Amino acid sequence: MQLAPLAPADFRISVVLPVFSETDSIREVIAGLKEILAARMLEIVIVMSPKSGPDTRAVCEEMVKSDPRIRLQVQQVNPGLGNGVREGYASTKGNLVLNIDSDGEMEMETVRRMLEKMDTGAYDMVVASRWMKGGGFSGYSPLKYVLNFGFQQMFRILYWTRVNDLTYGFKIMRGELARGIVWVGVMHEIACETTMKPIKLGARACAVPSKWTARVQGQSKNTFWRTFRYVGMALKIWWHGVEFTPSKSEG
Ligand SMILES: Nc1nc2c(ncn2[C@@H]2O[C@H](COP(=O)(O)OP(=O)(O)OP(=O)(O)O)[C@@H](O)[C@H]2O)c(=O)[nH]1
Ligand SMILES: [Mg+2]
Repeated sequence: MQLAPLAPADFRISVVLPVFSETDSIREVIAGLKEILAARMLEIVIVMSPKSGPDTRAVCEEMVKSDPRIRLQVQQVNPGLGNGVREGYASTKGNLVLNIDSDGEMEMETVRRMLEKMDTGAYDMVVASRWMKGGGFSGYSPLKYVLNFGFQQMFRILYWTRVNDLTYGFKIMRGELARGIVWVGVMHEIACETTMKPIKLGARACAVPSKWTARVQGQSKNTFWRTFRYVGMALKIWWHGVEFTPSKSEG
């Protein structure tokens, strides 16, 4: 798979922002994105769960009113973050698609590092890595930390990649990949699917360091048991491969 080159001056970035129970952190993430992406921001697609409460909904609506580039989509197939991300991806128009959570756990400065890598023209995807020097975890559950470490060691070998955070949902990729790859993840395992499938397809990928800090508001839906869905997804992709159907206009 080889994508046509994309010059930095032509970047049009679509952001897919899943929302469940957040409020203030949505405003903060959007303000950070507007500052860092500036004129290269084409749109923010907020994918809100139909189960979101009135406070969350009100903040989303406030965001839409504040900037014509922000859209609100209520998730159609529910439940599941994976369904939401897939609906978000499908509606993007940008030649780059950025995934970021709305819970404030993802370090905003990482987006600058991602863009620096994309600017070189050498990559089709840049993922945030909590396992690189300069990255890390703050307030992560010790059990999840150990499991996550083990997962990274195992699957980096299986996928033969230098990307050392294969489970994180924070990344930017070419629009052709986001819209052309057939995604199947229903729950949080979409986070590893969206990194592993492009790598398996031969996309040029790299990582940049990123700090993860536990949310102070709203609730995580990523339970301990859900982490095993990541293993299932990783093995499934490795075994079955990747379906990629780029649209004609995207080559
Ligand atoms: N649209 C939509 N968004 C969701 C759903 N579940 C979670 N989200 C959002 O997706 C993001 C990640 O969800 P979390 O539950 O925090 O999962 P996580 O960050 O992988 O897990 P932790 O490491 O425990 O925080 C957050 O911004 C949530 O608001 C869902 O079913 N639908
Ligand atoms: Mg979270």
